[in-house]
Amino acid sequence: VVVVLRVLVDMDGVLADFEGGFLKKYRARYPDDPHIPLEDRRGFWVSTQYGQLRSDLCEKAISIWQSKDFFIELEPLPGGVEALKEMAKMDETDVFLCTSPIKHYEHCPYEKYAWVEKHLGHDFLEQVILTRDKTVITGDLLIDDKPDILGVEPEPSWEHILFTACHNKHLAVSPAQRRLLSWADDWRAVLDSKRQ
Ligand code: BVP
Repeated sequence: VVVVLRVLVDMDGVLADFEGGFLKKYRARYPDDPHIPLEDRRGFWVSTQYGQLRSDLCEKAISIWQSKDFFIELEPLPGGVEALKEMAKMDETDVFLCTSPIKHYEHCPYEKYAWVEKHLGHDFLEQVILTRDKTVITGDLLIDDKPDILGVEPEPSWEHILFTACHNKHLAVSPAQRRLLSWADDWRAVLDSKRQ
């Protein structure tokens, strides 16, 4: 029986609107190039699908999230900030933000901290975990929109709850995989299911 529940929450695609922010800036910067509407997104990697559309678009896509102010200007996804603030106040519950920065590190790590301070407050900076490998982080739950979360630890301690996003909503996942459809979905019940 879990005494203090530890919940790990991803940022991009769960709290921050990476896909919407990307598309808006991509279209503004490359107005004469084709784009992929959000309803046609498939697969986690935006750059891969743009590269399939036309090979030069992979690099153009990457240039968008490597630019200054991309991550700080991402809009919060509906209900996410409110849910996190409420979760953090719950008894017997520790909440951490668990996010993978891009390796082009000039702006992204700084802006991820700045985003947390801006939307969740200075005290929430204590809860930030930047890692390229989420499998080595221990927790009871990991709420994340990436379907396959792999790393050096073959048996991560957390249960992955797949947060629905434009790129994964059509994906047939194993019946054992639980989803959170949005922050309007019953995330409290998901937490309670781990408390016993
Ligand atoms: O920092 C984000 C954006 C980046 O990968 C990180 C995913 O982190 P988590 O959401 O798993 O914590 N990213 C990079 C690419 C392409 C790189 Br080449 C992409 O297509 N999508 C994407 O999210």
